[in-house]
Amino acid sequence: MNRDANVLRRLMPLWILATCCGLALHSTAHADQTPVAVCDWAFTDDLDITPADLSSLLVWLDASTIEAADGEDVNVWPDQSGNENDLTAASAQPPFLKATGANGLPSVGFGQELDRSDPRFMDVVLPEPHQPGDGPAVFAILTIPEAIPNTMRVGVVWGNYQSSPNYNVEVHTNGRTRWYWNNGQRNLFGSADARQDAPVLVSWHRNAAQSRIETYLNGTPDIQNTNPGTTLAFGQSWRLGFDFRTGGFFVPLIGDIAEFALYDRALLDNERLLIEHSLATKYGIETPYRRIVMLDGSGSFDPDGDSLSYEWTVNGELVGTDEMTPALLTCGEFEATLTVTNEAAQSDQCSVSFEVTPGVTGDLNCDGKVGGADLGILLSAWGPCADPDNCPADLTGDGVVGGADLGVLLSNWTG
Ligand SMILES: [Ca+2]
Ligand SMILES: [Ca+2]
Ligand SMILES: [Ca+2]
Repeated sequence: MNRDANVLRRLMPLWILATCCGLALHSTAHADQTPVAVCDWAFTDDLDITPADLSSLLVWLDASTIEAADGEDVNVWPDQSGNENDLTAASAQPPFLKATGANGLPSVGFGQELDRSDPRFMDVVLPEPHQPGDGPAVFAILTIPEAIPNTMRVGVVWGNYQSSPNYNVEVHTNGRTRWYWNNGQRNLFGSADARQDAPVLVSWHRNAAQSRIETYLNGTPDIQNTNPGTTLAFGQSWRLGFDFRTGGFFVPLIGDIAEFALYDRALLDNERLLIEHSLATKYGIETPYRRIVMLDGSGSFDPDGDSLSYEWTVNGELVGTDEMTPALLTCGEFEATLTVTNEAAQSDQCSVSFEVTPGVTGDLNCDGKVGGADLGILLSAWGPCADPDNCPADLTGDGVVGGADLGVLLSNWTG
């Protein structure tokens, strides 16, 4: 055997190996299959969500986690966000626990005198500068005395006023929500009155990407502004129930705080609604009625078992990025679209259309109750249905709005 034949014989297995593996790799690439999106949905009344279920939670305070008896000083309010941003009472003016201050649940009493003669507050030094990005989003359960004079600011809920830049979220004169940002670059006031002698849910939202600053009182829009101001990082020292001014016109909060949550980002509208729903349900606060639709992408799969990410939109608006995403929707017609994407950035979409209807028979205006407004709608539709297929007041489905429908409505009356 000459030398060339010898070399060829030695190289032959390598050639076969390379050919074989090249083919194998080639056929593996062909076998890699794209994901399959599968959409489903259902109404649910069961929504178990807390502020910690959303990302970028920086501080979460819940008075029920405080270790103090009724009337005792609150020296530490433990942070539930997982970031160990506990608040401490740094002065001789600690707030105190009210064991049943918020519709039977605990709250923390800050200033109790209408003339602001007993300021109380708590401090936290965050481990890093507070960087709200496009946000922040702030939620608070407050109880504010109705008797506070119109001309008196109710007080600062959260702020770092003496720093620069600074911002605070506040309830101002006439019980109006206030948004103060970047040394007054944005200084906005709502019009609703938070002085209700009962727990109210106040939330403040900045969404720089969408050019929005908003506040909500019990889930109802209050401040609605389109100039978000400059996106900034702030300092590390923050105060709850006061601002940081050491002299001049102090603005300690008059009232109680039962719960507080701060996010370092802008929330989606649906995310805001989920947290509002959670807090309002917990404290027995009435917010605008919405039904919970569970968008279910759990039937989606990748044939090769690649892990998937999920993105749900409803009528084109992003509502969440979980396999199971709850959406809070008013009555109407909707199309939900799911996009699933695998690690190789291959994706698939599915859509499902559905109609959100009142959860209670006889609730013709979709506010979650059966009452006078619904009776008015029924009476104004009295008689044969013009279009029996679209005749909501015909509760019996016989093509006529009459005594039988009235009977159904009255039997479901909630007032
Ligand atoms: Ca695949
Ligand atoms: Ca109704
Ligand atoms: Ca009927």
